[in-house]
Amino acid sequence: MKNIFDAGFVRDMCSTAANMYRLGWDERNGGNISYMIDKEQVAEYLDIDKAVREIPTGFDAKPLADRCFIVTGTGKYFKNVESDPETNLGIIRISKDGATAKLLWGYRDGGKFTSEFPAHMMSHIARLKVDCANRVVMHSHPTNLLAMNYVHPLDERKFSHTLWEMCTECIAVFPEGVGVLPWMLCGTNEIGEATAEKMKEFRVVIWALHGVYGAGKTLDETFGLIETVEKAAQIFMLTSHLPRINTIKDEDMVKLAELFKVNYRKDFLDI
Ligand code: 2HA
Ligand code: ZN
Repeated sequence: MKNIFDAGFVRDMCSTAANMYRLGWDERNGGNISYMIDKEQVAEYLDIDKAVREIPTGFDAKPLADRCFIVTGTGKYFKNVESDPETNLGIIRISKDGATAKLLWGYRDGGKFTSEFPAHMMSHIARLKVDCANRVVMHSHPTNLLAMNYVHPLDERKFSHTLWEMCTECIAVFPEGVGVLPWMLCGTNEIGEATAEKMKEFRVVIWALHGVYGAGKTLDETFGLIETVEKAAQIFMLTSHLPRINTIKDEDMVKLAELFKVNYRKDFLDI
């Protein structure tokens, strides 16, 4: 059996959490990541039939039966993931009936997965129906995006359009725009269900006055998606109190979307 600390999926979770912390997106225990890993890949490092303990999922996770995930722990700080992955991360395998998760490794101090587990797993279920290559769901509190929530209408069309205007390549990176949920109580099945509903249409979902959810095929791709949205929000926050004398026009965004051959939300443009 190979050493789990050398596994690419553990190393990549460590570097992603470290980068998110470095950028100020994940203060204290803010943020969480879940990353689906092939059973066969996990089996190179761990006995996938041997559970350290079982943890109730708290909802019907049957559509993910037998799937393995590496997930950040509840109450854990992104700041500490890289120096102690075995305490701050866990590798789980969802049981056949979806009611429990077998802990295969991690949460060494007796902990469990993030309180946002329902939102993560429900988002995985929704995204896998749209794109069978989806593997990652990521939540964080990027500073400028959160600031923008306080001064910009929380309307999907308007919010997406403003973000697209802020950096030339935004429309190519998230051509479907961003979904926006109203403020809701976090850590509940209800916010999980609402997030998953939005994930049918968007890979980026804003939790108003809280943070953002992103989904993608790899940790890098999902990180890059949130990074691009956050950069656009930063440009907005740096300029929104100043007179705007130049802007990227809707017809320019169309040219860009056509160049990148992306299927963009035409109804989010004034064309
Ligand atoms: O787990 O970010 O939304 C910490 C959070 C909750
Ligand atoms: Zn949060």
